[in-house]
Amino acid sequence: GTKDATASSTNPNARTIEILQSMSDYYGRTNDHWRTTAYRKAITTLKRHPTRITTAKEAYLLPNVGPRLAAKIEEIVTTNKLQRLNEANSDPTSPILELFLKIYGVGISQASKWISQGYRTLDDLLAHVNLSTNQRIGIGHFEDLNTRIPRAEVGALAAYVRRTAQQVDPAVELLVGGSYRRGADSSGDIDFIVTKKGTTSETDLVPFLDEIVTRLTEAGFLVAALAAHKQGKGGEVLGGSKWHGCCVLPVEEGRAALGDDFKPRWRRIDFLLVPESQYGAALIYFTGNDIFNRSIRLLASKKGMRLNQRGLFKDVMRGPNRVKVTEGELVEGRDEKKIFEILGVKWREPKDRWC
Ligand code: DCP
Ligand code: MG
Ligand code: MN
Repeated sequence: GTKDATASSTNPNARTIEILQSMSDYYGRTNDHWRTTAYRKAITTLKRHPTRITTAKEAYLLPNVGPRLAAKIEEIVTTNKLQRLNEANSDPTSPILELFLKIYGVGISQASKWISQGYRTLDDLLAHVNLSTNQRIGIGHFEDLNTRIPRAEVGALAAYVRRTAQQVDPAVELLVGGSYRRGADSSGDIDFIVTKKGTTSETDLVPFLDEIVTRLTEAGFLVAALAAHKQGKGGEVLGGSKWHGCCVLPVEEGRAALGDDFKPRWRRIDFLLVPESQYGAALIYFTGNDIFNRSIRLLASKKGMRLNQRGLFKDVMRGPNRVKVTEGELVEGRDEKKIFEILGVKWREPKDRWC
C-alpha cells in the first residue's frame, strides 16, 4: 500500500522513493505485477540505503536495481520528476482528469495523484481511496454540485435564509454577492455577505452565524458543512469569518418559485462575515469577478495603495521582495463607491464587472 512505503523526509532518497512509489501504485492498478514487484524491491533497497543516489551507475550497483530502473532513478534525481509518470497524469485533455477536477475541493495535484495510482472513475475513488469529508460529499452529490443554480432559485434560497435571519437578529443584513450580484442568470453557488450596523470586527457576527447555522441545520435546510480552507483565495488567512456548506431548498418553496417541475438539489452555500467598517471593500471582493478583482488590486498597487477584502490602505511598508511589513493606514473600508473614487476609477455597476 501507499502508506507503509512513504519515505520519511529525512531519508536521503525520499523524493526518489516517493516517485517510484507512485509508479509502483500505477502499475499495481494496471495489474502489471512484474513491474510492481520490481519497483517495490527497488524502493526497499533505497529505503535502507544511507546516502543519496544521484547517477544511474550508482543505482545499478545496488541490489534489486536493473539497468532500466537505474536510468529512471537518475532521471528522477536530475529532473525531480519522471516523464513517464507525468504523461500518464497531467495531460490536460484527459477526460479522467477533467472528471476528477469537477469534484468539489479537488485540485490538479490531487486529481493527477489519483490517476497515477490507477483510479479512473468516481466509483474507483469511493471504493479504494481514503477520502476526506469534503471529497466524499463532492462525489456523493457530484451531479447536483455540478449543476448551475437558476437565478430564481438563488432568490428563493435567499428569501428562506432571510426569514431565519430575521428571527435570530433582525438587525443583521444579508446580501447575495458573487455572480448573482453581477446579474448572472445562473450561479455556481450562493455567496451571502453578512453584516450589521455598528460592527467593527467579524467576531461581532460569529454568535449570529453559529445560531443561524444551528437553526438552518435543524430545519433540514443546511445538509452539510464543508471544512474551511486555511487560506483565502487571495492567499490571506481568513480565520473564522467564513462558513462553507451545502443546502437544499424545500420542495414547496422551490415549486412556488420555479414551478411544478422543480427538483430539490444540493447547492453550495457560503456565509461571509463582514463588519460594517469593512463592508465596501468586502462588497468589491465578493462581487468579483476574480479577474475584475485582480485588475482593481493591481491598479491600487500602481497608485501606491493596497486593496484587499478589508479595505483600501496607503503607506504599506514593504521589505525585501515586496514582502508586506505593515498593513499601512486605512484609507477607506466602509463605502464601495468611495473606494472607486479614491482610486480614481469610474464607478462600475456590479453587472458591468465581468471583465
Ligand atoms: N473571488 C476572487 N478570486 C477567486 C475566487 C473568488 O476574487 N479566485 C471573489 C470574486 C468572486 C467571489 O469571490 O466573484 C465569489 O467567488 P465564487 O467562486 O463564488 O465566484 P462567483 O460567485 O463569481 O461565480 P459562481 O457563479 O461560479 O459562484
Ligand atoms: Mg459564487
Ligand atoms: Mn462562493
